[in-house]
Formats: sequence, C-alpha cells, structure tokens
Amino acid sequence: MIEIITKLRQDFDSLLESASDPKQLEQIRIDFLGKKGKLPALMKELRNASPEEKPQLGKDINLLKQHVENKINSKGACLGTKSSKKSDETFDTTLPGRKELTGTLHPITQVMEEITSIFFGLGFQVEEGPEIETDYYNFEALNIPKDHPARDMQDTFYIEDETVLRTHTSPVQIHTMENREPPLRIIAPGKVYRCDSDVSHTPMFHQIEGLMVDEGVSFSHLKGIMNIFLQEVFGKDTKIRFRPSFFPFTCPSAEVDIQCVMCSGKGCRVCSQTGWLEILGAGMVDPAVFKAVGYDSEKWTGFAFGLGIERIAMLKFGINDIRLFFENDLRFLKQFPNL
Ligand code: 2NL
Repeated sequence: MIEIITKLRQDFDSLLESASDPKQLEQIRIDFLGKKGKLPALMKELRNASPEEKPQLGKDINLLKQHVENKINSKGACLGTKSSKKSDETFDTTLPGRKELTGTLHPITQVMEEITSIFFGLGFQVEEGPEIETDYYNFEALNIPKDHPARDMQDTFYIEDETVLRTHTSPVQIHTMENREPPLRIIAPGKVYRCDSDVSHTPMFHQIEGLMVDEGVSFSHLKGIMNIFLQEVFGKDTKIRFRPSFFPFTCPSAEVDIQCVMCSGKGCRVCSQTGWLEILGAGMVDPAVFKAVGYDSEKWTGFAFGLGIERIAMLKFGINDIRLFFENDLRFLKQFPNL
C-alpha cells in the first residue's frame, strides 16, 4: 500500500504541474479530494491493512492529503481563482505588492503654480473671476472700442450679444479695481477662450495677467519686476529686452522678449534666427481704464502685463505642438512628474 501512496503523490505532482487553468485545477481537486476521489478511496483501503501497518499508513495518507490541499491552494492563488473552498484563505505574502498609480499635476498647472508662487513672493495677491463675461468687462472697460479688430467674431466666442467667453483675464482686474482702492498688487490666472486653432493656438488656453497700482509706479518698476520674474522661470542669466508695441489698455506698451532658451541668442529655428523669444505683453495702465473703474489717474499710476502659460511651458520644456497639452496621453504627461 505504501507504493500506492507514493505513486499517487507522483501522479498528483505531475498532473498539477501540467494544469494551466482554473478548470483543470478544479478537476484535479475533485479527482483527488472529492467524495469519490482517490484519497477518500485510499482511506477506505486502510481498513484492510494489518494492525501493525495501520498507524504509519494513516499518517502517510494524511501527509499526502495535506500536500494535495496545499499545492492546490497555492496553485489556485497563482491562477487567480477560488479553485478550492480554502483558496481565499491562502495568500502568498511573499508576492510584491501592486503599486498604486498616482497622478501628477498637469504641466500647465505646474507652470501656473510656479509663476503664481513667484509673484506671491513679490507681494502679489491672487484674484479669480468668471469665465463668462459681459462685453463691458471683457472689452469696453479695457478701452477696446466697438469697432476694434480684437472684437472680431473670428477671435471671440459670443454667447449672446453682450455676453462672451472671456478672451483674457483682464476682466478679473477690472472687477478688483471696482471693488478696492489702491495700492493694489494682484495677479489673475485662469482659462481664456479664443476662436483660433493650429499648432500654436487652441480655443481654450491659460493666461496670467498682473497689475500693480500705487502712487509713483513707473515703467522702471515694470522692468524690475519682469526681470526678476523671467530670471526665476528661465534661469539667473536670462537676458530680457523690451520692444515698443500697442495695446488699447496700456500706454506706453511693450512686448518683452527673452534671449532664446534653445540657442542662447545665437539664432536657431525656434527663434527664427533672431536670438530672441517673445514672452509677454505689458505696459502702463491707460488712463481710460482708470477712468472706467473710477480711479483718479492724476493720483495713481500702474503697470500691467499678460502672458500665455502654454507658450511659457512649451519653451521651458521644449514642446513644439500646443495640442499635446490637451490630448491627455499618459506617455506625454508622465514626462512631467511633480515630485
Ligand atoms: C499679451 C498682452 C497684456 C495687459 C495685458 C491689462 C489689464 C488691465 C489694464 C491694463 Cl485691467 N492692462 N493687461 C496689459 C498689457 C498686455 O497682455 O500679449 N497677453 C498674452
């Protein structure tokens, strides 16, 4: 009988070895442990054994039973099934744990938070406002008259005659000036909307505008703040330059460039061989804007600026297509861990 036990163990081991799915495993369990299985049958055989052999054979059969149960359970755990009643009590504690997939902040959010914290350090407060605005707050109060090209249907999403999706975050600053007296140092980050779409434009993008109003604020303050800000974002040695420009809401107005981050000013494809990259627009707040919000422009002066986050992020990370930011492709997003 001892040979039968040994043979049964060998049979079981090789059968188990070849079992590759939960169904096969269950069949093996039934064949060996089931009511009419090989092991209960062996137990019955025990009755016929001699009294001297009985205790040792009983032990051997029990050992085999334990072996069969253990093997089936651990194989069941491997195949991920409840192949035996006890299988969910068995758990291989030596298996490595499954790692939680943690998200990261979107690169646009990261750049937005970085810029916000730089201005926070310079004493600016964050203001927010609605993305749906009236014609007055988006245009009229900013000295953009009814026939100005920036109002063209091509650029602005109209909801109703007098209601638009904001095309910049300036309306936030108009609301703030209406509600508060100077001195004022604020930035307004958020989503803005323009009817435009290609490799460098999306219908929704992110902007940060800034505004400082006080007695004696001059263009020098604007230059100083822009210098600190751009060197924080692009590095200590970043050179900047101001070029004359025009915006209806500032006078004088300027466009601010940094020395090209790709070629350090030598000239390359990214900067169209100029050595410079346009980064933001800025200027001294036009008295017409102060008049609209009820500020005395004889007493107060101020500077304002506006920049697109996507453009900054593209230059910072060397991205050549703005649409990558909005496809939510994990292979792209995983390249910007925020830890
Ligand atoms: C650009 C230019 C700019 C402003 C935005 C501003 C806001 C108020 C008053 C005066 Cl309430 N100005 N904002 C000023 C100059 C430029 O943005 O190219 N943005 C992407």
